[in-house]
Amino acid sequence: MADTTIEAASSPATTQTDDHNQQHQQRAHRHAPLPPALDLYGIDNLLSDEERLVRDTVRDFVRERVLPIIGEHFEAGTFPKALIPEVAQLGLLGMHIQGYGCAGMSAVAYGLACQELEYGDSGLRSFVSVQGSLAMFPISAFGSEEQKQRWLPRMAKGEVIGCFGLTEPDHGSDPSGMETRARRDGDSYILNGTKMWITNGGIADLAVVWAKAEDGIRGFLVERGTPGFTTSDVHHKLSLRASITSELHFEDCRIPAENMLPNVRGLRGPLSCLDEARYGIAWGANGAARACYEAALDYAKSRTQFDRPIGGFQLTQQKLVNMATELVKAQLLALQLGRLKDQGMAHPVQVSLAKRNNVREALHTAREARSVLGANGVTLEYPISRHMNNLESVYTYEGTDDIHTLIVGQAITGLNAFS
Ligand code: TGC
Ligand code: FAD
Repeated sequence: MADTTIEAASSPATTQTDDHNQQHQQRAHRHAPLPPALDLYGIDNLLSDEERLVRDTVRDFVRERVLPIIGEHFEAGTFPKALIPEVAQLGLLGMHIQGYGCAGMSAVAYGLACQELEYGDSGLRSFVSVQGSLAMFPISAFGSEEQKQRWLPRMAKGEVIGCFGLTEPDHGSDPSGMETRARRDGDSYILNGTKMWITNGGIADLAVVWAKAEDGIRGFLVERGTPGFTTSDVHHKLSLRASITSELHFEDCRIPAENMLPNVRGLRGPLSCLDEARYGIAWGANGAARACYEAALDYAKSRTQFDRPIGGFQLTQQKLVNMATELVKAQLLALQLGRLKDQGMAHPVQVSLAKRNNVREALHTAREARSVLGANGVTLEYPISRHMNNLESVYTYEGTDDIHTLIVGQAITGLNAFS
């Protein structure tokens, strides 16, 4: 019978197996080099060359063109409109849509772009999300050939800006209760109602508006300048200040019947668009989290109190380790979701899980990072408070944290806890 005792395994007689074990132990003792503090799990290695190129191109753009101006825009409460042609030139508008002048990139590439944009500011990522996922996507997925030809190429170039009107003053988490109505009248529809909290509303040339028609919820394309359609911007926001948020008003607004999106009916239409945008947010939140972690790490190494860098105190290290750990987990989650999406295998419940986790962890990171900077953390000189305030909106829009909890909860228990 073979001797399988520990003593036998460690006997001095050299065998082939011992050589192998020794080599293995030597390798284990040497350790692989640890990737840098901002990518502790070497996620960079999981990306293709093309994906890295997209990420680095957007990263450079954000560092050169966005970071120098975004604090001022946030303070002034203005959206940096001058960046729109540059964002379009980079191919980021509708970048995951095929044809019609769109870049037709993968879901992972789109996610990486959202991550880098939101490293700059959630408002900029919001702009791109709304244009690509909430205004162009429904036209591409549910529009007629004429609608696609007419709008998508100009939207990809940033010549036509879109917005997405689903939420109403009295119907946010439960859009099925919407009161906006579309009444058929000959070759027209007549819209009446109000949409609230609409990103890009005040600058949009084209609003994708969801309204109840006689045969259910339908999507309508409403052009700026149509009589009966007006917008008014929301002021005094303390979050997403570098983003335009507006109300859309429809008062006997007559639009041609061919402006209805013909290929979808019911809440499935807007919710399918939200799947796309929520996916981008699951990545984007990681960009905001990385900006906060990076600022806190830098600060912790240079700020001295009690004659030593504050990064040398255990409590500060605990905060930084929490941030680094949650960032790694969130990035792996987003990447796996993206890989599933590129294989056509992503389920909306998985999108909800990732949006919920990554935004709530980004918010925790922002709050912890803010505390590492002490008083400096509350100023606009550092990006943290700006991100922290922005993330409060991101936590609420595209389905609140609670709503995504209930979506995942229903999926795993089979029980509806919404109402
Ligand atoms: P329910 O009865 O479950 O479903 C109605 C129909 O919709 C289908 N469906 C989906 N389809 C695609 N994707 C999904 N994720 C879907 N979820 C449901 C479903 O199969 C059904 O289809 P059919 O054909 O059988 O009729 O719907 P419900 O009324 O019970 O609502 C479910 C709930 C609460 C999850 C949904 O209403 C919800 O997600 N509420 C949150 C609302 C929300 O997220 N609003 C976001 C507004 S847009 C925004 O915030 C933009 S911010 C932009 C920025 O600046 O980045
Ligand atoms: P409510 O639905 O009134 O929720 C209030 C609270 O009650 C929340 O905590 C919520 O989680 C909780 N709650 C609600 N129902 C339940 C339940 N069943 N169980 C437990 N808790 C519940 N909308 C658009 O259509 N287009 C846009 O472009 C857009 N952009 C936005 C930009 C910004 C800056 C913001 C802040 C919002 C934007 N929204 C947009 C609106 C956003 O989608 C809604 O705010 C969101 O869906 C929540 O709706 P509500 O604010 O009416 O909150």
